Amino acid sequence: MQVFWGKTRVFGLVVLALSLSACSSTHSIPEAGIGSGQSTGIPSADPLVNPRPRPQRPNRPAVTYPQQPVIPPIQSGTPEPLPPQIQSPATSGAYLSYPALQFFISRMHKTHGFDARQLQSLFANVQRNEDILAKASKPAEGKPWFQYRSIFLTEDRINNGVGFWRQYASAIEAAAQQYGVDPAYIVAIIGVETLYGRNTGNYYVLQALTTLAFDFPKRADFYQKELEQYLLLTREEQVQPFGWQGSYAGAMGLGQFISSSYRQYAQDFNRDGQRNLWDPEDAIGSVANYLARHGWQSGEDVAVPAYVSGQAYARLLNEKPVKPTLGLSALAAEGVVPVSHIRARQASLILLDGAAGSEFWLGGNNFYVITRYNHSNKYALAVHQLAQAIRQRMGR
Ligand SMILES: [Ca+2]
Repeated sequence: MQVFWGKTRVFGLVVLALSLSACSSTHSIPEAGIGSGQSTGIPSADPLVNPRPRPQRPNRPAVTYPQQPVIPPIQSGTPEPLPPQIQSPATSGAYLSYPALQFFISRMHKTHGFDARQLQSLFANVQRNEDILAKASKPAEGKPWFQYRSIFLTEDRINNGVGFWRQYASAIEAAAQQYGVDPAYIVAIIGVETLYGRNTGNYYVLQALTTLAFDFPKRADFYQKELEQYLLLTREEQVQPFGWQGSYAGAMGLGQFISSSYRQYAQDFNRDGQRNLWDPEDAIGSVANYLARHGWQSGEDVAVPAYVSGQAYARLLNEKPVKPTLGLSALAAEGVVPVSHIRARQASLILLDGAAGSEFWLGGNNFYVITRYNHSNKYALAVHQLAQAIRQRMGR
């Protein structure tokens, strides 16, 4: 069995200490200042707090922790306490009382060899966050296109995209070349996701994923899988489970990778020995890798506006992004033609609600690839338009 986050016995004592302190907690974990590392009250020599040291990059987020009681010293021969038996209703946010969490812990133990008592201890310290639930219920993708677009197509985001591109030009050009993707789209994705690293999120990823996995029934399956991936990821990367912060949905770093994507697509692009998506160079390489692995076609266009005529086009429309299957001549037969030439073997028709009414677009394979990043036509078109605006301002 693999040992995870230090010694089992230390965690057993944390359970005891935390169960004593649980009454005083609020819904949200107090957010220690990033980089402070001062307020945990835990002796710094404790292996629980300081895992195997790793080289620090300046942009890697400092490990922060929720307020925890001081862990009492271990007495040799002390029996390990049993997990706390909390008898509260299963909607209280006291996650240890949730049958679904207990099933999850059991599965993590059986499938991945996690120590069930360590996980009991860990989740005793996770509290539901109402803010996360409120945000998950109202994603930006629910807005009409003309409102959604105005969030991302701003002077600030275009200008900062130019600045980011210039600052990290060598990494961006290297990633574009190595992975065969358009550099403007690497920049634009990072711009849409986090404003080039300014907004990488300050929710504990563990808290976000736990809250959504067990208190957001609509997408519980998805978030339970991501929580599983997060525990695997932090074990692999030798990071404490409370060590990383991200979006309300548990997305991390400049490119806002969810845990499964982090495990599968993140790259140590600057080869400093760690995959650190808060490091712009690693994020750039990782976004490029993600696009390439999802089938980016070098030299093809992403999208162009389209004209439609007749009624046949209506049957080509889809609510969700679909992989393009029709060539330009087949589209023309349905009354759909691009406003200007589009370099793409196939394209799909997209209808969005613009400021001046319906907007029709043809999206090629690369448009679809961008929707693999976020399953939304609005998202992909915002990335496309931001990429074009930044490129134009770069004079390229
Ligand atoms: Ca790295």
